[in-house]
Amino acid sequence: MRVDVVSIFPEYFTPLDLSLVGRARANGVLRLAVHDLRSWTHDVHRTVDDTPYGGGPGMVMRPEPWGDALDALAPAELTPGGLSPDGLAPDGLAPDGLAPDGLAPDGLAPDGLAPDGLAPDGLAPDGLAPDGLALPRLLVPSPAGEPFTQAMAHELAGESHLLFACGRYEGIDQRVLDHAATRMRVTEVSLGDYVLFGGEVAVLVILEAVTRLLPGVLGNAGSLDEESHAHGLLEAPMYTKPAAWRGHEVPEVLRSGDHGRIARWRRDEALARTATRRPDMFAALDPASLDKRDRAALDRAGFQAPPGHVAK
Ligand code: 6GU
Repeated sequence: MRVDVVSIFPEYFTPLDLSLVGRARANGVLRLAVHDLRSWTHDVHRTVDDTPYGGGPGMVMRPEPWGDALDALAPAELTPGGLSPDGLAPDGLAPDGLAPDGLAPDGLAPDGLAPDGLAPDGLAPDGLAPDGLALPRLLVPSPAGEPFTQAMAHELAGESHLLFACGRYEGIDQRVLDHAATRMRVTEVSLGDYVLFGGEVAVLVILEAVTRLLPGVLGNAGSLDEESHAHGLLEAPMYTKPAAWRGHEVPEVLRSGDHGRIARWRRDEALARTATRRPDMFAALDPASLDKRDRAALDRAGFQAPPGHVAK
């Protein structure tokens, strides 16, 4: 996977040399390049921000350096239909005579694709330009983005090229994202309901979550299947030697060697933990995924299983 990151603080990304992400880079599984946004400024002060239109506190990142950065890292040659960087042919129409958004007047052809075979976002369904070259998927960390989840990590792990745009201050001028969306897939993504100074730490988080899903990065792919969030449940607690430590003992069942009992115990713990700690995940469980023994375990833990069909 190729990854480009643009930031005014490239030094934030030095930890990506370490540990398993560092090894994925050394192996060539992850081809990561970090770029200083200021290298696309042209004034002596290398200005990247200005005051917000409409007033208010803080500063907004100006569009020009971002536009040049994205042009360099997602070249117009990769744009579907070979559009100029502004997404339009010189006459102001897309080359196929469609409106600038690339859609017929009703927006879509009868098959739901634009007449040029492109999806409504103007891209081929697989995100490839018509010549088969991959366009990057642009990811913009923002507290106003869509929540980053394990499901999104899996989705991103299937991409061939990610491009991260790290905003600082009050964010990036919206037109940068709107323009980028005329030629590539753009996703604003949030880590959660709190505010960071900028997107850099979010990129570290997202890249770590994605890199460990890339083929060949984790020695034991089975552990991916059992971990928290793999099946909408939190993982049961884990223990290692010694069997007794500071008066705390490892649960007897885990030392029993009875694999059936161990699996049942882990499932019970996962259910009880999820119900206690993550009522949102618990409520979202498919009732059909809970069998009689699951329901009995939840009952013992004092929880009501979500109503619905009771699987055997
Ligand atoms: Cl992705 N960026 C920023 N700046 N703040 C955040 C965030 C991202 N996710 C939660 N808070």
